[in-house]
Amino acid sequence: MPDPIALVPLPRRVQWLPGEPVRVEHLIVGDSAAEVALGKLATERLRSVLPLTPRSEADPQATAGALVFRLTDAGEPGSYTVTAGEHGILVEAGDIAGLRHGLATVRQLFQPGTGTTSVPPVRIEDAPALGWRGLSLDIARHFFGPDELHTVIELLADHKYNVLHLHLSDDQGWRIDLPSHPELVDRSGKSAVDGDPGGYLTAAEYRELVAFAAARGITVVPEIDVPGHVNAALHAMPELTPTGEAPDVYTGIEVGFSKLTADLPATEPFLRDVFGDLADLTPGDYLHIGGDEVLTMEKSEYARLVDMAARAVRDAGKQVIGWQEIATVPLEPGTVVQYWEPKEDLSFFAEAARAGARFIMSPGSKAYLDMKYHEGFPLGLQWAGFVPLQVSYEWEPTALIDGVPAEAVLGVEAAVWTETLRTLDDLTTMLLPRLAAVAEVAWTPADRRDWDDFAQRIAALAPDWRARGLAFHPAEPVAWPEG
Ligand code: TNX
Repeated sequence: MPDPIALVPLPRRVQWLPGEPVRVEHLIVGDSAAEVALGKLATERLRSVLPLTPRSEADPQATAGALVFRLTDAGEPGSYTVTAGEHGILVEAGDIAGLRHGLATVRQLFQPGTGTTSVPPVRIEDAPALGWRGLSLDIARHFFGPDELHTVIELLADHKYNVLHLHLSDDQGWRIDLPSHPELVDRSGKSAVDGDPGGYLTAAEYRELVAFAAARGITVVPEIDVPGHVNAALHAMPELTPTGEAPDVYTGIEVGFSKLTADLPATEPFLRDVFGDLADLTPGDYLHIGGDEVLTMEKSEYARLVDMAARAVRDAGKQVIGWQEIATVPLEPGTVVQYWEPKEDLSFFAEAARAGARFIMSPGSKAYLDMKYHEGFPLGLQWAGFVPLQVSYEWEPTALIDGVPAEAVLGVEAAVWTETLRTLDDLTTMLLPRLAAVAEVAWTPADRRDWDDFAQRIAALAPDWRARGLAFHPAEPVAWPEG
C-alpha cells in the first residue's frame, strides 16, 4: 500500500494495513507516576487534534476506541511499536522514552493542522539509530527566553530529539543567574549583538525549563564557553583580567579575541564556582565547557585552562563535553568531543578516539542551521557554505571522520547560532524544515534514508507548523502545500 501519511523521522518499519480509519475517544495509561505524567503530556500534545482526558489503569490493554500506552519489558532503549486497528491505537515500549517517541508518531499519524480526526490502520516498529540526538542553541548572541525555548523544545520532541544544548555565555552576554556570581547577569545579562535587548534565565527559570524539557524526553546540556568567548564574564568580573580592568561590553560578532588567564588567582575559583553551580542546577550527566576558537593563546595555557574547567566539571560529578579544539590537548578517557569545523587535518580526532574520547557530530557544512539556505537568504551566516535542505539531509554521522570508529560516535547535534537571529520567527525559519532533516539523519538508519522520499514526506508537516503559527522556510525543491 502507498504511504497515506508522512512520518518524519522515518520509522524502521511501517506496514499500512487494510481496514477502516481508526477513531479514539479515550486515553489510557499505566498508573506509575511516570506513566501518569505521560498521559498528561499526551493530552497536551494531542489537544489540537482531539480532546482526550487520560485515565490510569494498573495494566492497560488494547481497547477499541482507546489510545493506550503500555509499558512492556521488551525492547532496546527508546524503541516502541504503534498498532492502529479495530482494537484502537496501542503504543508499547520498554521505557518511557519509547512511549514518548510513540506519542510523537501518533501525533503525526493524526496529521495535525489538517482537521483529520482518525488514523489509518497501521503497524509501526521503530527504534533510534543513534542515542544522542541534539540541538545546540545559542541564547548568548541573542537571548531567547522560557516561552521561546518551550516552543523549541516541543519542536525537538516532535522529531524525537533528546538533547537541548544551551550555549549560555559568550562575548556578548551571560544568560544564567548563578548563585555564586550574581554580578555576571547583573553586569552582562542585558547586552546582546548589535545593542539589541539581552536577558537571562533566573536559576528558577532554568530549573523550570529543565523540568519542561525532561517531561518531553529532552535532557538539557548547559554550556559555559571557556577559556575563550568570555568577554561578558571579564566585563562583569574584572579580577579575571591581567590588568584588573573591565573590558567594554561587546556587541559585535567577531570571535576569538577574549580569554581567561591561567595564572590569575581568580581564574580557577571562577571555573569551580560556575561549573559547580551549573552542576547543582542540572540533573543531566553532562556539562559543556566550550573550548572553541581561542585564537590568541599559547597551547600550553589553553591546555591548562581546559584541564581546570574539565576538572571542575568532573569534581562536580558531571561528565565533560567540549568543542573539537579540546581534542588538541590531552583529555581524560570518556570526554565527549563535539565536531563542528571541517579542517584539512582532522588527525587529532583519531588520536582522541584512540585515547578513549567519544564524539558528537555537528559538521558546520551540514548541521549548522544558522548557515543560509542559499545565496542572498536574508538570515544567517555563510562561513561554512550554504546549507540547503538536501545538504542538511544527506550525510552519515558515523562515517564522517577517518579514524573515528562508529562505536565512538554518540550521535548528532544540529546547531543554531544567533548572531543574525533576533526573533522566534527568525529562529524557526532557520530550523524548519532543516531540523527535521537532521532528526532523520540521527534517528533513521542510513539504508532507510532517501532524499527524494524525504522531500515528499516533509511537505506534510507544513499544516501543523502553520496551525501553530511557526514560521518556516519553504525550502526547494519541496512541493509545499498551499497555506
Ligand atoms: C563558530 S561553532 C562558532 C560560534 C559562532 C558560529 C557561527 C563554534 C564552536 N564556534 O562562535 O557563533 O561559528 O556559525
